[in-house]
Amino acid sequence: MKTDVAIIGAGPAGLMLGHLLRQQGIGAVVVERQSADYVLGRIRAGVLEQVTVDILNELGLGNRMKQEGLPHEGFFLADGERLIHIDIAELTGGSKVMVYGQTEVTRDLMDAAKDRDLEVVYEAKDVALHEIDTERPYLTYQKDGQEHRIDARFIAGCDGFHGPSRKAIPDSVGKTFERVYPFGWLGILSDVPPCNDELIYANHSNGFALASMRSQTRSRYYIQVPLDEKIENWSDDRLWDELSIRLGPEAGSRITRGPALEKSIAPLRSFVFEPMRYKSLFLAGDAAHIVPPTGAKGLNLASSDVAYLSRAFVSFFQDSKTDGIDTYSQTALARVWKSERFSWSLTSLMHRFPDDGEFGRRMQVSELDYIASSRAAQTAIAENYVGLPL
Ligand code: FAS
Ligand code: PHB
Repeated sequence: MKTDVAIIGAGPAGLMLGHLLRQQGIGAVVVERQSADYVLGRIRAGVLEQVTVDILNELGLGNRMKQEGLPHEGFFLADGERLIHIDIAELTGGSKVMVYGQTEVTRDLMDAAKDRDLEVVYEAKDVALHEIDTERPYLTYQKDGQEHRIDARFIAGCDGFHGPSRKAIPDSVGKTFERVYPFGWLGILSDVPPCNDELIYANHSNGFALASMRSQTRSRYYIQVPLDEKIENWSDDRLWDELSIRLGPEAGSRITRGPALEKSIAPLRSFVFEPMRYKSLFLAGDAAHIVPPTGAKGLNLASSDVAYLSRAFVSFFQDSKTDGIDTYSQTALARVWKSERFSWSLTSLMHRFPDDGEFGRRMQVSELDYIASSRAAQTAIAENYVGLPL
């Protein structure tokens, strides 16, 4: 098979890129290791920045999001006693975020692939990259007992943190920056009404908690747990009890309990790989960077990457210009690092770190106290939370 851009990974990055290229008549094929159901079964992000909303609308795929998504104009920070409102709409001149699960974004992109003439090959095993340092790179993969080959002008590595693309770049070229946090997030999804109209990020002396949602009848909660925590140590009841404590008396008293539809522990790390381009290989999304989910940036960084990358590919294939592809890595990384900083900063403010002791706790409580009283501090948080401009 021959195409213009071979894309590895059918997560949000790969599917958005594929749609954006096909919309411009550029050849693209996506190869995905898992089944479509498996990809949809991963419960991940919940908050969309305007950049992600714009891509879905630009692709004509925003209708369900408009009907089912929840536009939010603010969120809360909590310190175990009080709720501090961050009025993002008022502080940023009207910007909002959209609460609409990554699963639904992926489903909308998957359902529209056929009509966009975007081929997505699921259950493609042993995907391998070849001759990425030439102008004739190709992929091979196994499916139905046969080896398949896709020749392309470019390869887009949208294969997440564990995929093969980043690893195909020579060690002499790549540089990684990483911070692994000494805790993870235990998440629960349950068909119960949210305890609050807007999200609450809480830093309680027991640890971090987040009250989020997927709809008015489906809630998503997280608590910080030690890195070595085992999911079997957490019955639903124990988790609901701890959430009631950490979210503070006001919100905690409004929690509706119910059985877990999904319960899992995710590790937290900050990670950036530079550069995001090597010759004919371009990285986008988690393949190039990971953020702790505290700032709700992971999915949205994948969106900004593919917004830049699709424009660069369109300029190359339609106008034979190379300035977009030549500056892609530098342009994307400029936004990545600002989101990395915000995600690290909010994670540092809102979580209990084992080595921080009482002084560290006082620093966090004092910073929350300052934020509660400072419009300037709240504005800085608000403009980063809604997403910095492309
Ligand atoms: P993805 O990881 O979504 O997609 C990569 C795709 O590549 C996958 O479908 C994978 O199967 C495929 N792939 C991998 N190796 C392959 C191979 N060898 N061959 C072919 N295909 C291959 N972000 C938030 O904003 N908020 C959150 O709450 C949040 N929670 C998260 C929880 C977890 C457990 C994880 C892992 C991430 C979470 N994230 C969250 C971040 C997440 O939403 C990512 O930022 C988002 O999925 C990035 O999308 P992609 O770059 O497309 O990567
Ligand atoms: C979620 O709803 O899954 C969610 C929301 C906001 C975050 C992280 C996760 O910062």
